[in-house]
Amino acid sequence: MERTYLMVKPDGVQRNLTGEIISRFEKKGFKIIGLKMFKITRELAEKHYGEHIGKPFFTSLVDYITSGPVVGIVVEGKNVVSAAREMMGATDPLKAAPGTIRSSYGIDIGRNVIHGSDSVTSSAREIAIFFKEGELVEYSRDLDRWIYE
Ligand code: D4T
Repeated sequence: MERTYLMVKPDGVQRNLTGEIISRFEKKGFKIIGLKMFKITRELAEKHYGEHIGKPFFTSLVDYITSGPVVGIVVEGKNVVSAAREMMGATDPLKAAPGTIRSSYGIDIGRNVIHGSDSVTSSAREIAIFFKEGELVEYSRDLDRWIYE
């Protein structure tokens, strides 16, 4: 089973979309094993978005992601990294496929509501940035036999 790091960004929290977004992953059948609300410091934001340092949108990206509380979610399931990216849709909400989270709830690329790791390697790195070991919860679910064959 893979794990991925999802995050309702400050616009998603302010717009009361947190429950809606979590609900999509729950209803899909993925298992939430970590969940918390917090504010990202500039230091953490620069670490998380390190690959974008120097790009024209970097400063506004850090301003935005540190502008209010976020909700970090660690989700576990079969192929969850790519499945979650599919559920989120393209980075630019106006280019995201209909029905995806970003298409349903966003318009501007700099207000795209949710983050999700883009690979298994990134997910491990991001989970380690935002969650401490003891904050992830391992448990079994009876309903897994109705989700996985
Ligand atoms: P994140 O990392 O936030 O889930 O987004 P993506 O993985 O889908 O996209 P990304 O890393 O390429 O971009 C990170 C973040 O920067 C914002 N952004 C991006 C922006 O404001 N302007 C831009 O031109 C680009 C490419 C949106 C997401």
